[in-house]
Amino acid sequence: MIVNNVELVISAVRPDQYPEDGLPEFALAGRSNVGKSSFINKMIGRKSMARISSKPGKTQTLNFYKIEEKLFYVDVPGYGYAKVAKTEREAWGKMIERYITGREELKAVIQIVDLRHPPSRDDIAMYDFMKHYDIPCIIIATKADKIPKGKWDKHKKIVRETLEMEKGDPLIVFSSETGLGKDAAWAEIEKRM
Ligand SMILES: Nc1nc2c(ncn2[C@@H]2O[C@H](COP(=O)(O)OP(=O)(O)OP(=O)(O)O)[C@@H](O)[C@H]2O)c(=O)[nH]1
Ligand SMILES: [Mg+2]
Repeated sequence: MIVNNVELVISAVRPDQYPEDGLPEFALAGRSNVGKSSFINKMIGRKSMARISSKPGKTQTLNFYKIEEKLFYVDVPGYGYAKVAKTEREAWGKMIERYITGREELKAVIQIVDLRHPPSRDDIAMYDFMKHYDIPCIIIATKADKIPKGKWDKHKKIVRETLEMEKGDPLIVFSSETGLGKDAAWAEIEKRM
């Protein structure tokens, strides 16, 4: 998709704040600092539309980015950031769970993992959670630019096996630095709109 128009419509914390356009939505899930916001920026061809930081925990609300009046990317706070207070973490958990399990417009969750490392326990829990609620998912293994190309297949296999991914679920090797995987990711998204 060629993207010219992007608008941050709302940073929501409650369902009554979600947009009412009825457009298909694609939510990003993944460990804090894994590259969710960078993924959105690369997909829409903007450098810093979705906020990125060297500090984990930057994204704290559900940020709805409207793309071309056709779909929303929903940037979601990352999980597994230890330095966040327990009460705050629970509030995030509830906010995310309520959105993911109760949102009709949600067409798929885009789960981002780090290609360099085996998925964490939190990554596995997230994937299992989506399977439990029958939410379609697209797995993106990002930061591919940080390991040699010759190792991609091996790392891909580790991701598939560690998550015990269902055969039909796509796994796309990606880099927000180089744009690798961008077309493949758009193809999977457009299929589900
Ligand atoms: N080399 C490389 N760096 C990346 C890539 N994707 C993200 N990064 C870097 O990883 C860091 C975190 O990226 P973010 O996109 O802010 O991560 P996030 O998942 O949105 O983080 P939270 O909002 O805190 O949950 C930043 O320093 C990015 O520049 C990638 O594909 N390659
Ligand atoms: Mg972010």
